[in-house]
Amino acid sequence: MDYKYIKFEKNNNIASITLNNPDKLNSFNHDMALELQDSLDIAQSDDEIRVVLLTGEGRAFSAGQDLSEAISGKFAIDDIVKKHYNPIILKIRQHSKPVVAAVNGVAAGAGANIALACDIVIAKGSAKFIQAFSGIGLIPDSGGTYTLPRLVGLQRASALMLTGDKVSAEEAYEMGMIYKVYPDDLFHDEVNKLVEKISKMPTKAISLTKKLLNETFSNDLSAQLSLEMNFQKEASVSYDYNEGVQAFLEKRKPSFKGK
Ligand code: T3D
Repeated sequence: MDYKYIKFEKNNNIASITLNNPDKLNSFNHDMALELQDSLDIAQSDDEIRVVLLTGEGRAFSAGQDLSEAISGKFAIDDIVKKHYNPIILKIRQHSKPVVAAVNGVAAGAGANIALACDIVIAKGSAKFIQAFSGIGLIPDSGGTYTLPRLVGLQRASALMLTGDKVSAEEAYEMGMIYKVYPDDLFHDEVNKLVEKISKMPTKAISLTKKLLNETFSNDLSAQLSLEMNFQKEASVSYDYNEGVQAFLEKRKPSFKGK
């Protein structure tokens, strides 16, 4: 598929997906939403890819739905949610590779909630997170009402969603919404360091860990313990488990293959 609004690159086991509609702050139109879905599928089916990086071109991560398209009447609003955003969120959460959001600038509306659905969210110091929906008379979608309360607690999620207040990257970090924030001039290097590190990790175990975390808020303790037991068994027959233990015993760095 030839992409118009996404840049997709594959380098050294890393798939980099860049939202690329900078004049409109990478807001999502129909084509961009489908292109993002397609690129996530490609990263899923390519065994060489061991981590996915999602970021934005220019000064924004994404300003959410392209509002000019939304009011054009071309697409019904429930179709936009059902066919654009819901599949994106499910593809990120069900992806067997870790998905890292590198929030390079403002992330608003669906743009914020797509970032927050990722496994690790890191942000540039100047980035901002905005639950912009209430500002235009909509409800938070793209899994926001599921994800945000689990990240920051019900009270903060309520306040952010009802007011639509802007949250700086530093505030987002302090309230546990994101993993780390870096000064603007260090951001690019830190993003690369992180994804390179993850691309060399035992991908099978990472994938099983992600599945466990997906279940943690719906399972009770015994169900989660039982899932851990099953997945540990699965991890223990991987090449990388054997390599990890051998490397430890031989006092050398492991060389994981993601198998
Ligand atoms: O169908 C549905 O709507 C259902 C789906 C909903 C999901 C959602 O995401 S709803 C939430 C939609 N997003 C927003 O409400 C955010 C709108 N944008 C803003 O509030 C501001 O742009 C920002 C706070 C994100 C950034 O402000 P600022 O001052 O840095 O930039 P700006 O000047 O507002 O924007 C720069 C350009 O991008 C500007 O175009 P221009 O004037 O230079 O030609 C602006 O119109 C355009 N732009 C920004 N956001 C959007 C957009 N164009 C279309 N849609 C956008 N969301």
